[in-house]
Order: sequence, then structure tokens, then C-alpha cells
Amino acid sequence: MTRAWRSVVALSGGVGGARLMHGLSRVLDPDAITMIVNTGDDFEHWGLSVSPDLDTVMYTLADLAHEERGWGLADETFHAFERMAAYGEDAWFQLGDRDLATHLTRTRALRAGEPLHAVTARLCRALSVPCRVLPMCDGPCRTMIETREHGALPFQTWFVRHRTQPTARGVRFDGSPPPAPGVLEAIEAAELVVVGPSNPYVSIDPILSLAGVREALARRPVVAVSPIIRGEAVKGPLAAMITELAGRAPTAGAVAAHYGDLVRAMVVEAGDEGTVTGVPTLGTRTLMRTRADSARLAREVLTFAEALC
Ligand code: FO1
Repeated sequence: MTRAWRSVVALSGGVGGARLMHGLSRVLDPDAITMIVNTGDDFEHWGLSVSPDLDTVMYTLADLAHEERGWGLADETFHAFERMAAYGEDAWFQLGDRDLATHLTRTRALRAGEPLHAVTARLCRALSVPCRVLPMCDGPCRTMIETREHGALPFQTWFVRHRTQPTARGVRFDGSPPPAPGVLEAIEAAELVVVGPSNPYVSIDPILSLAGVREALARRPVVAVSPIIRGEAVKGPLAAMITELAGRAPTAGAVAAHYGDLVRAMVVEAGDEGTVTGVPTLGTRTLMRTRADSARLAREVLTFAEALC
């Protein structure tokens, strides 16, 4: 990577996106990158406002995340969770004891009228997160999964409680608030936009659904990293969703086709290049198991992008 990037924007949701964001935050100047994070997964649980993708990105960027699981904190206990279960409270979504401090702080702030982007900035500062993290919006925009077996389910109910077993026949977003302050400005000022290896349907499409986002991206160079490797999702239900929702085989090419002319180029697993048509494609090792993997992939994406912009 030779170019000194000054303003890169990364769009992400879920664990894969957070890992690439970690890599980007280590190879770029921290002031040169803005993370725009999905909040479609957000929900109320135990009376608390929970923002899983924001917390996954925050914890990952702060080197506090549970490496193997990808969500929650590495150094964690679940005493409160066990006691809540003993009281007969919902016990299908595991909130750890230290993680609870994040949800309590966010919930109190939101109830006091502090917007989500402001409390996110405050939490990131407290955790020494090195770069700017923006929620896609401050207002509610909740991902709903339309399933054959149970009708419309809130995302976490489908993803965690039902373990994505109900067949996803459609995805919709309840709520159309404006993008959070700074989101459109960051995209418009970006030399490059990187779409992380996240689930396009439930992690990236919520961001694209917000007014002005697609139009702003259309004027910028956008490179997407495939979340599908040799026909499989690294994590989660994406392969089945592509089969059901797109009616085609789950390949990197299916992801590229879903994004359409939004992306100028794709980064895919070596060997998957042939599944993508119509855009320049880089094949490399895209599975990120370690922080070194994330930094290497980030460098390769940026070097590849240099030739495009
Ligand atoms: N995912 C699970 O599969 N089971 C859980 O119990 C769980 C708890 C949890 C707590 C905090 C948090 O920030 C994320 C959590 N996740 C859990 C992941 C969550 O469902 C995310 O939405 C997914 O990682 C997809 O983005």
C-alpha cells in the first residue's frame, strides 16, 4: 500500500465486517477512517436498548471482543444472566456482566434524550476506540425477517432465539429515519468506501435503505469484500438466504449481483473470482482468524483500490 489515504469509509454489520474494520483501523491513520455501522439488529431486551453490531464493532476495535465468538467481551462472566434466568426472565440472549454496563449506559443516555451517535461516541472514547464509529441512524430502523413458519420476526428473535431456522422469505426495515449526522458527509468526502464481508441483506441493506445513502455511494468508488467463501458463509445464515431470496447458488458472484452497480470492484476468496462478472475482482485469502489476517486483508483491499481510484 503506497497511497496515504486521508478519508476512507467502511460499512459494516456483524462479526466479519468488524474484523475488517479492525484491520483498516490498524493500517490507516485513525483520523482517516469512519465506520458506519448497521443498527437494524437493535432491540429492547430486559428493558435495555441493545445495539449488537455497534457493540461488536466497538469491542473489536478496542481489542476487547471475544475473539472466537466475535460478539460480547473476551473477559466476561454471566452471573446476572444466570440470576435473570432463575427469575424466569428471557434467557435466550446472553448478556454478560461487563457487557451490561454498555447497555445500561446506552439505555440511560437514550432515555435522557442523548442521540445514539452521541452516546456511541462517548462509549468509544471511554474504550479508547481509535477511529470514528457512527451508527447508520439515530432513530429506530428495525430489521424484520418475514418467515414462512412464524410470519414477521424481529431480527434477534429470528437470528438468536430461533437460530435462523425459520425460512427467511423476505427482509424489511421498519422505520425510515434520516442517516445519523455525519454519515452522508463522510461518504461524500470519502476517497474510498469499503463494504465489509457482512451479510448484504441484514447488515448492509439497512444502511442502504436510508435516504440519500445510495445516491451518495453512487458518486464514490466502492469496493466490497465477499462474505461467501467457496459457496459457504463464514458465519451465519447468508448461504440459505441467497438461495431463498435470490433464487440462485450462494456465490461471491451472487453477492456482487445483489449490490449491482453500487460496487466498482469485488474482493473475493482466491478461486471464487470466476463467479463474479462485470467488475474488476481481486482473489485473495479473505478469512480473518487473527488480527494479522485482518490487517493483511485491509492492506490488500486498499492496494487493490489504489488502481481503481
Ligand atoms: N448471538 C447469539 O447467537 N447468541 C447470543 O446469545 C448473543 C448475545 C449477544 C449479546 C450482545 C451482543 O452485542 C451480541 C450478541 N449476539 C448473540 C450476536 C448478535 O445476535 C448479533 O446481532 C449477530 O452477531 C449478528 O450481527
